[in-house]
Amino acid sequence: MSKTESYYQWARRKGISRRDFLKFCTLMGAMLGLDAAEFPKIVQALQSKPRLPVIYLNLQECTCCAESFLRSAHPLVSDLIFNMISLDYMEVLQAAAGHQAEAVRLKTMKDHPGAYILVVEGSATLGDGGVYCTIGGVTSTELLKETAKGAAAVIAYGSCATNACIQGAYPNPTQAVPIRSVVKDKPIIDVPGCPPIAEVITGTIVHYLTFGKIPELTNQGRPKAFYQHRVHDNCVRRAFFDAGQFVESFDDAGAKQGWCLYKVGCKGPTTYNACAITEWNDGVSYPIKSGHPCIGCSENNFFDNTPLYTHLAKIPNNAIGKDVDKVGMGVLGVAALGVVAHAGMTAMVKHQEYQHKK
Ligand code: SF4
Ligand code: SF3
Ligand code: F3S
Repeated sequence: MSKTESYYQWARRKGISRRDFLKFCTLMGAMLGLDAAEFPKIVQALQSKPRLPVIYLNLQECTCCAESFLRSAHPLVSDLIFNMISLDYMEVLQAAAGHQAEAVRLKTMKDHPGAYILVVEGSATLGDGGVYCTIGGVTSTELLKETAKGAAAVIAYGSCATNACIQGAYPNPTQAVPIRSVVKDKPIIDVPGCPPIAEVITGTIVHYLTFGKIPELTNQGRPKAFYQHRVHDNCVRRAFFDAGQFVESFDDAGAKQGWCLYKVGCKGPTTYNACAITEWNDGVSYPIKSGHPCIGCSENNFFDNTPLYTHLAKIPNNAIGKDVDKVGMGVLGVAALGVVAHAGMTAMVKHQEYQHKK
């Protein structure tokens, strides 16, 4: 892609139809929670604006976030980063290596001062002078500081970058720290998740392209459109939670029927992320839908918070008005009578609620 070619021109050249391009713009607008009246601005920006230079650093990490991105099913979601935007430097994907690769990074920084976006995957390391992660002869922390200097904004992509993830778990031998502990004078957008959802980074960049500013953030510095709801709020198993139907072990009858995974450790009620809305792999599934409890991978220090398959938080169940730990086999037995019994019980609970509110 040439430096003056617009995203739309690039898409057309690659054989993407105008219809698909418009669908992508609409998808991004919807995901960003924009009013429909704003959608044409996205179309206008992607049709007319030249490329946005992006430098992608891989610090102390396992590359799961880039993998998530590469696997995103919508062609334009990953292409926006890997092709449409000029991804000038990414150690994992670039053909260049060694001094040649570093020269590309330095050239982008020199040619676009204050205008490029820096995406960082992985944590910085402070232990023993940062020697546990060195790239191109310097510590990853030095590389981060140097590259962030001329960036317009920094996207901390993935839980390693936002809260040090598994490397930062006790006893944190490398003294891994989040990006915002090292870069303090730039707008930082935290996109947590291990790995994070690909659409979040694409949406964030589309927003920046369209409006010239970063999207609205939560009080934890995350794009609000994607992190304002708990996984629990939109969960596919939520009706079972409300009805008091819980999986007690992974091989029980409830597990086979897709009941709520709260008792086997689901952290969905305390985890803010968009998994239940966007889902993964082009909306195929997400952990809970596939039978695994949410481990809270987008919450700070989730490895240290609780054992993964034990729930410690006491989440009240407003629908059945009980502590769910006290909802035992009695309720489960009733529910196991089948869908008809389930529907009846839910209706009864709703009726009781209604009576209570009157
Ligand atoms: Fe879904 Fe977990 Fe909430 Fe159950 S506890 S409804 S499985 S998010
Ligand atoms: Fe990190 Fe948790 Fe993989 Fe994505 S986010 S590199 S571990
Ligand atoms: Fe992570 Fe929970 Fe989503 S484990 S991927 S935040 S469902």
